[in-house]
Amino acid sequence: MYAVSESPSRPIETFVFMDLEATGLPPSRPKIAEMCLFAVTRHALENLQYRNSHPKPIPLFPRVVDKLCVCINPDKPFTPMASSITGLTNEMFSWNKKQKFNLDILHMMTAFFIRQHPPICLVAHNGCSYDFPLLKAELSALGLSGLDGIYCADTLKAMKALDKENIQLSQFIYESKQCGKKMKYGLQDMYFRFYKAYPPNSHSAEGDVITLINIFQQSATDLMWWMDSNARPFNTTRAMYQDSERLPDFLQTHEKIQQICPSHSQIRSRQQVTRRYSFSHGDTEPVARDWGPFHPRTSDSPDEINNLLLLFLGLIIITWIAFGNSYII
Ligand code: DCM
Ligand code: MG
Repeated sequence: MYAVSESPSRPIETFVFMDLEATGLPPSRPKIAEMCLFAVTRHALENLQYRNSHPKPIPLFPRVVDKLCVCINPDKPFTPMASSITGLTNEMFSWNKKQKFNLDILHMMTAFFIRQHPPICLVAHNGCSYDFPLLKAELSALGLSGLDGIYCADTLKAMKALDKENIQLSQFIYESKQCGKKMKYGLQDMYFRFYKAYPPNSHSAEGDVITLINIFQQSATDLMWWMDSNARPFNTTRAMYQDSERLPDFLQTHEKIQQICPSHSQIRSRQQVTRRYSFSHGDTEPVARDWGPFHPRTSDSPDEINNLLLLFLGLIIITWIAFGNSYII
């Protein structure tokens, strides 16, 4: 169990910007429909390049970025509002044969994180109230504790805190106070303050991540400094809800998941992951997913079967020699 205040012991090296699209808002127990992660290093954020445009230079989007964007069949109806703002429908996921949130998502995330320089921090706008608890709920439904060794931080909280301390964003506080307006911290509003236009591709996971990075770049130094002392372990996040429907499955198979995934900071070898898929002849789709977390992993390895056969053969030979010799004697 982590103490709530446990922030990274050294400066964060990789900021993984994340956005989730889902079937709705709490309390509708939303399910994830799209997930996008962009990993940007501290080095890139500390050495921004600028395009000279009036009235002030605009930071260029970092050039060296790892990206992971996944469509996930939410297997739950979108609320009309969620469908309307995201442009996503349940039919789209079934027509395109998209899979549900399953252990492969964790494998993808783990492989993605392993390639980043630690400490790693997930960054999401309003992440503490929406994205982090939602991701935790989906992971918990699979019987997984979370993302070991990964920190998380909320840009909405950070921007509010920095405003309060009157650092860097003071110019915008001044502007908004001038107009007598209340500060708005929504992703689109923040983008408008900096770029005087609304961001493209709002409410798509990738579009929102790009918008978030654009905003972050405007006060990167202060935001990184804030996150160094205010990021907390992702695993301290409380799940948005408990998926009671899948709990019995999980209870039966928890030990098997631990066998397959003893530590989430270590992904199984590529060989093992690919062995999960068996392709029927002439079929390009993965079939018979019987090597998942909810199935025993006892004698599925050809190596283990070979060893057993060799042992059996050895025993027969020894018996034959012993009995054969006794007959001769
Ligand atoms: N959402 C919603 N209704 C809103 C705003 C958001 O149902 N008025 C849900 C659907 C979105 C998810 O929240 O996919 C994430 O929001 P955003 O697109 O702002 O990241
Ligand atoms: Mg979004």
